[in-house]
Amino acid sequence: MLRARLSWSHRVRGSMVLAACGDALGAPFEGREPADRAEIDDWINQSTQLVRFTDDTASTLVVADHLTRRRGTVNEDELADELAREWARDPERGYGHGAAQLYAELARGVPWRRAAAELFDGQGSFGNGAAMRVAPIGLLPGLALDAVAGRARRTAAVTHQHPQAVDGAAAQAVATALAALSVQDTPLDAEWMVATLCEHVHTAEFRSALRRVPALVAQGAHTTDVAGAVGNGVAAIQAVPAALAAFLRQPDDTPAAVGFAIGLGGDTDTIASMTGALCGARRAEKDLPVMWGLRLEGAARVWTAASALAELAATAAGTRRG
Ligand code: AR6
Ligand code: MG
Repeated sequence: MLRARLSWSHRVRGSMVLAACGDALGAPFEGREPADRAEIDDWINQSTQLVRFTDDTASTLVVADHLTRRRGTVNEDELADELAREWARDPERGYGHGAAQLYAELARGVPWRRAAAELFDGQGSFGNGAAMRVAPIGLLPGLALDAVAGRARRTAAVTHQHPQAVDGAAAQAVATALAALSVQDTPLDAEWMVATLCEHVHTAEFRSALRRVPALVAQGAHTTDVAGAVGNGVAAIQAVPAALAAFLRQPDDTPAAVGFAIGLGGDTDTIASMTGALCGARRAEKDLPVMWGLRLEGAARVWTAASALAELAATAAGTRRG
């Protein structure tokens, strides 16, 4: 059977829109124990209720607009300013405490390097807030994986200086690029994907967390097992492997993968958003359930930002086509 080839532009839009849907659909379950699948299936597949995106999507849109405007390059000073302005414009989106404190300091004129380094008694944040917004970097056309990881690290550092948070951003961006390079409906080798991600993370702790994923995928582990093995919390070292596991268990069934991610409990909006980003990068818009798009508050804004980023792919002498 001939498989339709997906253009890179379609993958960009699919990834960004599904990331936003995962965020908004996952948000009502945030902070809960691993939830009942029937309740989640009903919520994501039957309900027609509008859903509101959170800081994950707000921040991802900032990164996407930044990259579109700068044709794929990153300027940390400008990005810090843009993220802080987005927070100030609309602070009630569920930002983490550290993130809100940081943006308030940036708004007062404190340089991002100092403010980000001073968070959490000088450790920097290990939260998943840098990883949750990084998909647009993995979606840049024609970028080698080293460059994807490097740019992701630079965008992370403006808010998250803990090495595990920076690793989380590098891993999630490279995972998005690998998903966008993959061919839908053909097996995706979890061992290979994790080994590739491990080449782009710097801490032994993060590598070890990622290496738990392939066995969970091979076993078809349930939500409680995945949450027990890698965690489901706001730390990047938990949420990034959790999202990867949700994606790799069912990489060609987006509603099932996003539902699984929400079922993990804990930081459901962010884990489901990162899972949605991976699913959309692999399968493009065709896997977006119509009702998800209709239920998503601000869908037109997401679509506009995604389409502008996708234009980079359409105009680039893109070498990466899947
Ligand atoms: N030491 C102790 N606790 C920490 C540390 C640390 N070094 N770093 C982070 N935390 P934050 P984010 C804890 O505020 O990463 C939202 O729901 C601390 O409890 O930097 O941007 C988003 O949607 C802190 O409040 O925010 C994401 O899902 C929390 O981790 C999630 O929060 C988050 O770190 C992370 O967002
Ligand atoms: Mg979140």
